[in-house]
Amino acid sequence: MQMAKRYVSRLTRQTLALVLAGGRGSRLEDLTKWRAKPAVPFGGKFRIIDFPLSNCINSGISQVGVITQYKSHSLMRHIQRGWGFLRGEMGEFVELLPAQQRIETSWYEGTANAVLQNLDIIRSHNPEYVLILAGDHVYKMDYGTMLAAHVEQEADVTVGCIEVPLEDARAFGVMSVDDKLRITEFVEKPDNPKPMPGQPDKALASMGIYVFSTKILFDELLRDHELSTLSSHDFGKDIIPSIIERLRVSAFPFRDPVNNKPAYWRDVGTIDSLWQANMELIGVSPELNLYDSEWPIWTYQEQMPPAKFVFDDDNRRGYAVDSMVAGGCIVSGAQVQRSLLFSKVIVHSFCTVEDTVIFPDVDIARNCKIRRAVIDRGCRIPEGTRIGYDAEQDAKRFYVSPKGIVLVTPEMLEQDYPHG
Ligand code: ADQ
Ligand code: ADP
Repeated sequence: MQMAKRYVSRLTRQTLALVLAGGRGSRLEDLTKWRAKPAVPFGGKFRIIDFPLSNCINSGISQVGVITQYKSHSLMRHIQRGWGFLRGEMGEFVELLPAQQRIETSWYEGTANAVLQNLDIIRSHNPEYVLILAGDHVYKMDYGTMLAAHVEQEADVTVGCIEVPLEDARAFGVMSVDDKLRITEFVEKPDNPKPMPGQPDKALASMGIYVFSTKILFDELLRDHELSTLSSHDFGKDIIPSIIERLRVSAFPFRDPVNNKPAYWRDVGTIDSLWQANMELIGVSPELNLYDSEWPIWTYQEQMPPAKFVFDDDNRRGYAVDSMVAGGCIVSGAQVQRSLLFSKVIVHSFCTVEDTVIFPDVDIARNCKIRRAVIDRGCRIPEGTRIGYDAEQDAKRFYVSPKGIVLVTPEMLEQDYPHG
């Protein structure tokens, strides 16, 4: 056991992780108008990128680059403030790699191009393995086991994968594997995804995370680069499908180490899925346990006083039940149920808030009734506002999702974003 642990920790020490955090995430509507998807708040206290970054640190990978591009201001600020605790002198870092035209005079094109443009930086760290991660998924995963599988299978490339319902598979890279988990076919976002053998309602989907032996990565990125306009320079669209015949490409099924079932993994890419994933956390025993001291999720958060629940002047009780409430919140003479309040949310008297996710720094004035909503950072909800009770009215001012979740942003309320 001790030997095995040491073997895995040697692999993780020889690994550089690159977190791709530059995509647009346009299906999150106005939540990503001003911020990159990995910077979207999640779970009452975190941002989405905290999950892959925490996975790296908890797995023993402490050399991490974060590749940013689109609307990266709040993402970069978060990482600079929250992820600077590693010991540079011991070779540990979380480093920001913004598109800076190091190799080409363009911004990053596809994901492979984003990595290619940082080739000189990867080379300078001289890792044995490069772990490529997406910055926009919520999950807890020990990457050490994936690295160990990569080495044991003598793979050139290993692709993390998960079973998804067949009807959702069109949004993913879909693969077929042989009995040794070698990938025999890989199609990016197929119109007609192939089901898994013996499981007609499931497909084996790529999680968009890859372990590359470093030399293979360099060779393949340069080969793809030479294809110029014949390639979109993307791992899922171009690189992976083009190498499965030439190289040894393995699948690594991501399973829960405790019960060996497919593990929790969410692409919170739409308002509905973001709302749903947050709501799941409120339940009595959610699949994603944020209270697990074995696998802490690290983040940056301002120092805040404790959350406070008070009677108002007229002796009405302020409370929150079936809810998660972060520091700095005050619920005064208002009722909050099945909701998730990030820091510095103030709910005033005569309000009811139900089934709602409220991002930091929101003020809800008296007499508001809000349900089934996502309220963006910095909103000042005026007195008497109704949200979630009349879809037609809501749609005139706000965004209403296919499942009827109302997204409210400061701009929709015609409020300036409160800077500072
Ligand atoms: P998608 O999620 O569609 O599919 P993509 O939009 O390229 O892939 O995003 C992958 C990651 O890269 C995201 O974290 C995104 O933020 C980031 N990213 C995208 N473009 C970038 C750029 N130019 N610079 C820096 N970062 C960038 C991928 C795979 C599928 C797989 C799914 C799983 O291609 O095969 O099934 O992920 O979600
Ligand atoms: P996050 O909530 O992710 O921390 P911020 O609130 O800092 O993000 O917003 C991301 C960036 O977009 C910041 O630079 C912020 O100043 C800017 N921003 C957000 N909303 C607006 C807006 N309505 N008008 C102008 N700039 C905005």
